[in-house]
Amino acid sequence: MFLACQTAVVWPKLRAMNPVLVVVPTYNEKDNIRKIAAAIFLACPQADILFVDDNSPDGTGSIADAMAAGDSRVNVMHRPGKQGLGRAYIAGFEWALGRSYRFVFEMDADFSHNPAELPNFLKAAEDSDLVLGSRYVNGIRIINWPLKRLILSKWASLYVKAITGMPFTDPTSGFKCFSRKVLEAINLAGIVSSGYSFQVEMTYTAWKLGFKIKEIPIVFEDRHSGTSKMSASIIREAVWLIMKLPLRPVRRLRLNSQPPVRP
Ligand SMILES: Nc1nc2c(ncn2[C@@H]2O[C@H](COP(=O)(O)OP(=O)(O)OP(=O)(O)O)[C@@H](O)[C@H]2O)c(=O)[nH]1
Ligand SMILES: [Mg+2]
Repeated sequence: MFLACQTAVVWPKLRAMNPVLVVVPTYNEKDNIRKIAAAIFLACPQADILFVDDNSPDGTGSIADAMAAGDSRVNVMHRPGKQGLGRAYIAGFEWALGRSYRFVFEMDADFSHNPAELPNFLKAAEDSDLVLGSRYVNGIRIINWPLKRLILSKWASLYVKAITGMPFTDPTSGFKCFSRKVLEAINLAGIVSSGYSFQVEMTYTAWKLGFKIKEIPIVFEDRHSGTSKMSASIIREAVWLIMKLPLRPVRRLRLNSQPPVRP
């Protein structure tokens, strides 16, 4: 942004508020973690990063600690064991809300999400509450995925749209930027997903609460190194959870029964 990625001279107040946090959940990402932090800071030097590590057996958490010791923009949350990406993000969001961040990103550590695109999100966030990175707006932009992964992803998008009615081209995308007010409004304790359905659950909740959501195009790439955590149980969880989402009363989505954002 413009807003947040540029110098303190232009936006002294926002700079002082340290407006941007990139939450990156990690599990066995030892070969990616240093590189992803460097790429984030290259794109957005004023951002902070929060790594949420679930006690990765490959030592990712220790590497993150070493980085945090040398750079005050790097923060690390350690959790005792693998509890799924959704749980890691919820913990990260709660951490962010305890601080002054205005924009909170979700981003993978494996370079599937290109940090160079962070400023595009921040620009879009100037007039939207939630910005979704879409692989499918105006075509398909995915590099190096096996055909079966692409088919699964496209099928999942159609399934989500059919069940929930959401109009987005890529409702399962995990590269997104929340404005603080969205995270403040959502009943985070009511978000139940562990795995990929988390992405749908959060976007659906923001959409039902009436927030302004914008999709921007992103290029998605298969992970640079390490192994995929996709599993049959993650897919099962997503199928069931998405089927039940429309049954969830809106009052359960909102924290503290605040009045609706939009009548
Ligand atoms: N803390 C934490 N992070 C996780 C967990 N599962 C996945 N992640 C991280 O979440 C991010 C997104 O994970 P995925 O993209 O699912 O993992 P993946 O294994 O790359 O799967 P695909 O890209 O879909 O093949 C990566 O940075 C992972 O390291 C988890 O249980 N706990
Ligand atoms: Mg990945």
